Amino acid sequence: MIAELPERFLTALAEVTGPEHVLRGDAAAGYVVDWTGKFRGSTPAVVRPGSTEDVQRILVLCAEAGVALVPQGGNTGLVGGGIPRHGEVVLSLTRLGRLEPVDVEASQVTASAGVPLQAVRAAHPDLDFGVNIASRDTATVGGAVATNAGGLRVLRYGPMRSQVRGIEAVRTDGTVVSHLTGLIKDNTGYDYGSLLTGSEGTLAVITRVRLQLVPRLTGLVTALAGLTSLAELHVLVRRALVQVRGLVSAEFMTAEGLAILREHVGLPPPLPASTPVYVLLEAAGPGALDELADLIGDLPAAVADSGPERARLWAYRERHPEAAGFLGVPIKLDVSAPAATWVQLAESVRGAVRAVDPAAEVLIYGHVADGNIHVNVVPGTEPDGRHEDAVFSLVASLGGSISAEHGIGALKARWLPLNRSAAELDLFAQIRRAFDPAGILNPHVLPR
Ligand code: 2HG
Ligand code: ZN
Repeated sequence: MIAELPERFLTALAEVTGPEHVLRGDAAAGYVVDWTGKFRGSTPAVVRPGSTEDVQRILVLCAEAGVALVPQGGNTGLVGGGIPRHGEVVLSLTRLGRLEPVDVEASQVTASAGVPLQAVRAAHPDLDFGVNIASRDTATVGGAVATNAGGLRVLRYGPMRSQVRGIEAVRTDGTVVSHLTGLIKDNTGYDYGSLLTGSEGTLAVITRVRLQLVPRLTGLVTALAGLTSLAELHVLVRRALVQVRGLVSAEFMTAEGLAILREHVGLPPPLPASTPVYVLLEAAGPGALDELADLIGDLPAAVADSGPERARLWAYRERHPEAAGFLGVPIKLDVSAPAATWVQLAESVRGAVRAVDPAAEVLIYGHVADGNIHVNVVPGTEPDGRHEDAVFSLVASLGGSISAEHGIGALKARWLPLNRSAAELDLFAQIRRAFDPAGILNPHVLPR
């Protein structure tokens, strides 16, 4: 449903950004649907600010008029958190594209919200960015901070929250809060940058971020090995965490997902014979090759130490999110479990879904070392919440999280009490009111 906005309100928006940055109708189409096609919305206008000051003026206009907004970065999220599902105005931040010069002494850089993650990774020849996700060319700094993105190197560097050294954001009353000094030791009050990280666009609009960079790794070696079971995978990765000192990534996928991906995108088999489970390990440094070889022993494996060969192995994992989409519109669930129950979750999640929908297709893959499993479900029956119920109840019973890295968004709010107490949810609501008393920021994401 598109709420009618008065012409004078749209004119006021256009006076802030210039009329070419207020998009309507067909021009707005790409901003109202996510890439899986699961989340679709509608908007009276997409407004594209070009500066922090533009954001201030837009928020004041919206707060005064009581117009709800959905902040949006690269629109690569998977839980509908950036989609105007209730006719909100879309605040697209991709024009905030300034990447400031790297502060080499501090190994830090300040980036505006719309800078793609890949640009941060490429900002300096000797420095890299700790967060690497497959959507890095499109995903933006602001969106990745707002969702506390995780990705492929969390075991080494932590998620987005661990990289944030300072933040600038605009509140809905138009005030700018900014603390971008980047000091590692700085106990001068509340760390609101950490609070905004993972806040899913509900507290304030992030406009600039001070990010920690890390030494660029050299001598990277990637290995893809075949395994007989998820239990064997878990044991191998626990050993890798201890024995492979330069370990950077430990990812997994299964034969089912790989077969669908290969059939549709034409990738050759990674190993001469198919195995039920695959692990992809990456390590850096002088001992990487020997340590990986010791770990893998005589398992069937492919090993690569050059850029193109490593990219060839990574394609099996990085393209995995596409696989379920070839079967239908997937429900993408993103869960984690403690190490002690991880195997139980991985082994039983398909059965839990099939118990409520015998015709459902279920693909699992993800980041083993962090306990994070991506459960992609292509329903065989009308999606009515039963698939989420089945997976999330299982996860909660095993002490896990219903959102490991993608956030709560529009998809999971009703299941949040499985993980969070009434006292916590009440605190969330009070924090939200303190930041956004007008209640206009992403009102349908996270419980109010
Ligand atoms: C990944 O790890 C992403 O590939 C996407 O978090 C997962 O599409 C998904 O379910
Ligand atoms: Zn992931």
